[in-house]
Amino acid sequence: MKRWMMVVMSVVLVMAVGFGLVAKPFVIAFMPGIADPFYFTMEKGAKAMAAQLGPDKVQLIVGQYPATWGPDAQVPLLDALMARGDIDLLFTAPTSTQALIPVLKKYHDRGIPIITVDTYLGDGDYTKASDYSFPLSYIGTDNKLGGEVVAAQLAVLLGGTGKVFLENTNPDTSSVMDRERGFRQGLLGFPQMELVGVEYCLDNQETAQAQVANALQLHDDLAGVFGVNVFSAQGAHAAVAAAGLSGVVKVGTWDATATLIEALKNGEVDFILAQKPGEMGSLCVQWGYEYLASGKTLSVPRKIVPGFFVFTKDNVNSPDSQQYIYSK
Ligand code: T6T
Repeated sequence: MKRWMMVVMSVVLVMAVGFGLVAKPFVIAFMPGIADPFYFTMEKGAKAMAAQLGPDKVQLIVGQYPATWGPDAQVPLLDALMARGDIDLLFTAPTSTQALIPVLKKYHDRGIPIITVDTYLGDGDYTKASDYSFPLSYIGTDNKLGGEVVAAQLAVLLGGTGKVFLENTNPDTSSVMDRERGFRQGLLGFPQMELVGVEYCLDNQETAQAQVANALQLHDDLAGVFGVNVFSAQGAHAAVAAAGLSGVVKVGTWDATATLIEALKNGEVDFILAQKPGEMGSLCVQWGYEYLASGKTLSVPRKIVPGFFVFTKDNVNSPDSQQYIYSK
């Protein structure tokens, strides 16, 4: 096409959008919690839904991935994203229940609706009046239920008895703290099982590995470990394997990365709870779009909970299970 024709067409398109003759796509932005396979998979799901809706309906913007977990890394990136000035709706995983309230409130006060995905603000109850109930919805796993399931699964593997250790990440993060609450709750049903320690690795796999290695030294009769997310689970797996205790110390993990799936296949991990990050991303774009398209009148459920899937050695190779493995 000749250059002058392209210029004319661009001018016509800009004028058509300006005069409201052609609908401008809604700009939906995504800010992940950290660069990891869980959020990469979420991005994939979000992109698939944006493509399904069509480029005339949704333009998906993905913010820069924080390199570490927490407000220090995430808040400046959220500020930079807002500075674009063209965002119609944001979905994000707040990396702190409290410290993310001010920056997300700034979005809200500028008329940009928020969906929190995977993690929530405050206690996550957006139906009651509070300084953190402004998000439209929380879309994410029932982490407490998942923690209970992990406790029960470990109990089955251990015949309901033995010492267990919990490798967690951040005490200020809703998702992993709910997993811990659920795990503690679940253990109450097995009085012969004892939680002998909890550590927080701050989303650093090497720290997790060192903490679990230390727990193995402190308790030479340790029977099981639960690693609550990618970094703590991969660190726990590495520590147990390096100690030559695979199979002896049961390893229950969370988040279906390729590394953990491989470890499950070769007997170094005993089970994996897989979330559905792709579905979360897809739901955020879908509800976000519907809400914007309704002129912000649609009543969005304040909590939307995709389920989860538990990988064991018996189902890890089945064709149907493969959809739950996270992208790299
Ligand atoms: O487990 C996920 C996510 O659900 C959690 O909130 C933070 O950690 C992960 O991203 C895995 O690293």
